[in-house]
Amino acid sequence: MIASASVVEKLIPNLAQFAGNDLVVTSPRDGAVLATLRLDTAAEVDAKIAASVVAFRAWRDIPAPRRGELIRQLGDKLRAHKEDLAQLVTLECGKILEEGRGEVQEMIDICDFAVGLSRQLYGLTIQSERPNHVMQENWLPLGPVGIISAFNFPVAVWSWNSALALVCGDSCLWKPSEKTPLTALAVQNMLDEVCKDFPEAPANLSQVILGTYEQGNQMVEDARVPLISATGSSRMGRIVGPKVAARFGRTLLELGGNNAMIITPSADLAIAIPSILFGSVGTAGQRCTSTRRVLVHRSLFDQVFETLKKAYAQIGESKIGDPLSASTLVGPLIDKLAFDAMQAKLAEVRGEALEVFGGQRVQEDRGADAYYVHPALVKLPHQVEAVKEETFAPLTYVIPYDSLEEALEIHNDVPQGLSSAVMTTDVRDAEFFKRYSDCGIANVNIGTSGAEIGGAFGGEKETGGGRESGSDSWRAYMRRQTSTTYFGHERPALAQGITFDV
Ligand code: UN1
Repeated sequence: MIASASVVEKLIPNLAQFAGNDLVVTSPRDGAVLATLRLDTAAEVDAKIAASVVAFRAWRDIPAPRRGELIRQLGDKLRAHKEDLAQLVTLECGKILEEGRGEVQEMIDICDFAVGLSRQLYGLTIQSERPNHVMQENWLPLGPVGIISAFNFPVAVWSWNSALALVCGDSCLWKPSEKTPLTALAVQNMLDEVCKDFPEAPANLSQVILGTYEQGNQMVEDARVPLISATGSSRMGRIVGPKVAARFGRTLLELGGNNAMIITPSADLAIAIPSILFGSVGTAGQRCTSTRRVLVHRSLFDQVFETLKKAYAQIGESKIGDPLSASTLVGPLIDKLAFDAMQAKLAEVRGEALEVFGGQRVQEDRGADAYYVHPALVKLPHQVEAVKEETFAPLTYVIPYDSLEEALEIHNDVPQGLSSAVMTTDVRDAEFFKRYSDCGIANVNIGTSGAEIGGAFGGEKETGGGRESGSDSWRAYMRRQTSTTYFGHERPALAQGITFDV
């Protein structure tokens, strides 16, 4: 157990600098006030963007492997502070400590990835159709990157963006969720410390913008920020996307999910059930990759539902509670709004459900402003309209199907397209699923959540289309330049065989 104030003071010794009366930061654990902050004014946001442009102009000229060295040192700093930062993550967003540690590990992993990447920002050479010409592709730094992060992964998703953006030669502006600004200030302090002893790092290479919708919106509308990478709801993306497009900026959108797992007749249930549990109730259902729907072959429908019910009952007995306690599996919801949204959705589906298990607030009093719930399972006769909206809470629908073709129809019949999974021991079913799942992530015998950083992360449709983290996601943070060079002595030929003799 920690004294909450101590980890805040330890990681943000300069907290007084940010103190004010604009924003009360509370812990979802017990509603305790962690800090009261002052938000950036419009003039301050403007100045930070201007400073980010200046920082970019210096940073882009530092060799990429040196930029990678900065990220290597950030990774070391994170290693040294892993436990403290994990506790702060838990305190501020309510995820259990084990998952807080996982979140910091994810930051360390992407730092390692980015260090290697800093020597691998490869472009192509292309065969020219003309004699004595060479063509090549250059990848060049883009500019200040505006990062809008969500409360549920308050620091890992920032690191996916910033570790790559920084090795790519960009500067960063970070508008964290107003629900989790302290973890952002803590991480910013770590990066500042690394930069302090790194002569090539310009001032203001990475800055935090403290704010709500307003400050985020200012960054979104500012043409000096060529890329906005935003994580949050599809509703938010629907506002951000067109605004950035209107000024011909780029977006990298990581929005809502409605992730399903398909249980085929050949599924190994000893593998499937734990995967459903981690995906559905892990992080109290507050991951964009959380399992929202379990599509079960009719031959297993009742059996899977009953097995899940038993597991949920066990969780309900002793595993819901203080996220800092080692025996807890399900911590609190982020706030009352999340609790109300879950209750509203349960009320909406109840009439159509065959059975509803769980969903009620945990009675034991942990404070009026802490919202702990029993994860909910909803058994449906078929997929209903209410399911198509993402509810950011531990609320999972169990739905039957008869053929795999039908399962994929049901699977794809939602507006979102982030993550998906199939449980099967039949290779034909696995390949059919991968071919026809319309999601950015399609797993086999693995749950929908908990992706590694090495792959590109993101999804289709209302999930926004962006790809972050591994694979070649780095390209989003650079601009591509095609360059043709003529090295002959004669008058050069024109492409497409055109003659133009004067
Ligand atoms: C998110 O919920 O926004 O795949 C990100 C996962 C994590 C990242 C989730 N690695 O569940």
